[in-house]
Amino acid sequence: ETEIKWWQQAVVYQVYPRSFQDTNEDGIGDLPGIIAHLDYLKALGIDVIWLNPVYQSPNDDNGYDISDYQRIASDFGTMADFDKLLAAAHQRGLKLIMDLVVNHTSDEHAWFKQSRASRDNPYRNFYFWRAGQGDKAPNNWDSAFGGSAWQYDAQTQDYYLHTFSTKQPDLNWENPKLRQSIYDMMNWWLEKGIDGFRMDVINQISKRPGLPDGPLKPHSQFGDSQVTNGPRVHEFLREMHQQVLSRADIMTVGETHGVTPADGLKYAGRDRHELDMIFEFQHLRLDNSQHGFGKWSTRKTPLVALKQVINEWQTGLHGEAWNSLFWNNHDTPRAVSRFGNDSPQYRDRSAKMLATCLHLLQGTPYIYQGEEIGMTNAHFKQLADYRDIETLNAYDELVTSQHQLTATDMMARIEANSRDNSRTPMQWDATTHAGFSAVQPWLRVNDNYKTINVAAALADHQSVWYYYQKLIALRHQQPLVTLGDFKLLAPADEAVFMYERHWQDQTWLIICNFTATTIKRQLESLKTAQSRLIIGNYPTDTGDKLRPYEARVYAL
Ligand code: TEU
Ligand code: CA
Repeated sequence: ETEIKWWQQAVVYQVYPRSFQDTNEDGIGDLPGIIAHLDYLKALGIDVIWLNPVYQSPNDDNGYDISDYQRIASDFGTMADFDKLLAAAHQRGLKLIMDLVVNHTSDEHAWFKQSRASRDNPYRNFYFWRAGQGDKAPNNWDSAFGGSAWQYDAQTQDYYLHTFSTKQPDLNWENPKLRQSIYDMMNWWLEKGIDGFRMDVINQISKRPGLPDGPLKPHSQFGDSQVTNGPRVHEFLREMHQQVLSRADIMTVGETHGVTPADGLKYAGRDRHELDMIFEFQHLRLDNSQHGFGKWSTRKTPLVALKQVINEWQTGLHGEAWNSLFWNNHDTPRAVSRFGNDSPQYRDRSAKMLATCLHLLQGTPYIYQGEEIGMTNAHFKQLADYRDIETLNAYDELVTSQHQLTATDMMARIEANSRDNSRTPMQWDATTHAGFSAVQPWLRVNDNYKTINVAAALADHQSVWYYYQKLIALRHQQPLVTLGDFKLLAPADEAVFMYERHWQDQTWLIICNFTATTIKRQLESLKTAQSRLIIGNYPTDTGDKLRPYEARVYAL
């Protein structure tokens, strides 16, 4: 019997600091704002806070362009504020993991300023510099944020690689000096007492030798790009494990686009000495455009395909590695809008159904701020309401310069998929700006904040919030949820997601109706006289009839 690691029974809450709570009237969330709500997070029952980047940054990509890894961005406060936050979290028995962005830095990082200064600068090879092919880029790679992944720099008449914005030059992990500098920085943060790392696009850090052209895909969905799962990625992660990760009782989760369960066994295998778990994205690409527009699509996720992907990851990693479980994050639309139904009639019910479906799976669940009160997509209709570089660049590319889509068509795709959907300010109460700030926030508050907010949720014992609190408590109390295996039932059913969990002599049956219709299924035959309802999102149990977005969990 292998011992259970603390992060296998933990529930993680993702805080996007820019949009969590403003306390100094600049319209931007800050570290004192997070300290102010630690009791709220403790009451919810979560164990770990994942903080999106709070390091010094020019904010070209909202902090994922870091100019100093060991300084707190002035937008968010000071290092003293950070130390206070960490201590306050630990006082409450909460752990805190940081966002590690080491595939690239900001172009305003001291290393890059040196690197671009001259071809023989000692920092030159901290990044990728290549001559063009005539006046063309060194290869055909594209940036996740549109256009070429190469930027010409007149100072030394070379191109540098940036798989994200032009202000996010990729670090050259082939260079042992760079790797050592990263490990030193990581150990510096570990010595401050943080409890682990979420690692940004970590399966991109090994590039293919010679940086060869890859297969061109029109506006490829990220993760198909030529830079994932390179030849030395596991070697680098094992070295990082040896130099840093093995030195403390921490938790690590790698963000890895473009991976399969077989890759998951390599990145997060129990005896691989690499990562504890990864974020896979196969379940978040099933509604992609089928005409080459990648994520910019208004299609819905086919349930049968979703069940198949979840089945492959649950069974593929059981007993060998460990899954993360999430419906959304700061890069995606909000779960209830994408996978449920955010209409006033079904929002509450479908949010609870989605939570049931995810939190009874095997793995570590991640709750994205606001998900616990059923916050929805912003449904902003004007491009001027959006701030996200990925969204704005995609509009420029697909509408303005390439005329591949009309403005109306693209705005519908942006409304469904922009990362800003999950970045609107946390809705604390029904006062102006939802209690997030006393001034106009950096990104407009969702218009539905008057009815969807924390104060209203805490006042209503039937709210989504108390339902999440129950699910989290269940995970802490029931070893079956942590250790049980997974068996998908009725794989071809296009309306119901039904699965079983088995552990010792226990069997639990999880039933989720993903549709707005009342449907009948042979459920009574699956139950026994001893079966009891563990949790459900309707007050009564109606046998073979499943009402719209009904979720039920039985101990058989
Ligand atoms: O995301 C990687 C990434 O590919 C996403 O931005 C992707 O474009 C999105 O999921 C839509 O498909 C990480 C961070 O989470 C993201 O916020 C950063 O913008 C990006 O890396 C660069 O650091
Ligand atoms: Ca502020």
